[in-house]
Amino acid sequence: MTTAEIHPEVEATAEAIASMEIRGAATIASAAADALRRQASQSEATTAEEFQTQLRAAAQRLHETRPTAVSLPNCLRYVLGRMEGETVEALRTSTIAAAREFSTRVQTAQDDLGAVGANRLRDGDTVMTHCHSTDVLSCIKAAHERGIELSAIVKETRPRKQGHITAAELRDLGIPVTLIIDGAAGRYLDEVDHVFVGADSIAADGAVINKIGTRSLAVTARERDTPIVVAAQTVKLDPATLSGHTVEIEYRDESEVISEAEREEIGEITVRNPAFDVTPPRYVDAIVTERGQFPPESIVTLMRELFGEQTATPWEEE
Ligand code: RI2
Repeated sequence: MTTAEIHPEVEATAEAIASMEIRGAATIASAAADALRRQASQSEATTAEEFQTQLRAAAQRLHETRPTAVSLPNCLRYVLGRMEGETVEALRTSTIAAAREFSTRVQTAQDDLGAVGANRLRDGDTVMTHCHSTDVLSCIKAAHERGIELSAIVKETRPRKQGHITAAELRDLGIPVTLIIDGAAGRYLDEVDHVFVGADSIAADGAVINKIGTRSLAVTARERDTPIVVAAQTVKLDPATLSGHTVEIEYRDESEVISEAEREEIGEITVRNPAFDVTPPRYVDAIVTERGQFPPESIVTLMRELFGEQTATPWEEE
């Protein structure tokens, strides 16, 4: 680990990502780009080498926060890969420009995929959601803005109940919301026209890594012939999976699942808290991106086109 100076705002962003105050794959990536921009603009490095070392250290600090959402390493790769120049000022200018460009791309991609996802929705449709995904919300919002009348069945999403964020945002749009516990999803799927979920990472075989509970929802929805749509901008595609790497699933603290008092009451047990699961491509009907809609099996073509075999880790020390 380098001892290079990390800007306090990079440290604050890293802590906020780790504690999930900043969360959601797209939001995490934009926050990381903003943090790198701040590191670049306020760096007091006197040599080009010192500046690069600082930026790499900042990226490494951001990278170690959460392991699953690939949007984070994709952001770091994008910005550090465009850090160019022989002088501090040249490096600063190119890094700031790349960070700004990345954030704009994420925002534009989200708007564009929203327009694609909205094409699937018809007047009177009911959508079921899991967790909280800004890419999913973008699809629903775009349809709503076209005057399409929708209603939503929102899964609570244990353990952190992020379904509550979705419920509040849909309600603010004026969409009727029914909140259910996760275990009730099967009971309500017959009333649902589409299941919309987000993604933290998408593997080369089209498998979708998303909030824990996505897989069982997809399996049950397939059994009922209810289409499962994944809304995910291309920054969620994981190029490392092209060369056989697997996506690491984050395990979070047991305190999200059980209180200390409850734990003591029960006695000696093991508690496990995986934050994500893997939904195989056979349960996914479509992946909606800013480049259009893809069957999961063909996402590998888009991945190759956009990323090649690029799996560089420029935040690691040379
Ligand atoms: P957007 C979230 O993970 C959820 O799993 C959600 O589906 C995914 O990120 C994508 O979110 P977490 O950070 O990028 O809440 O669509 O653990 O906002």
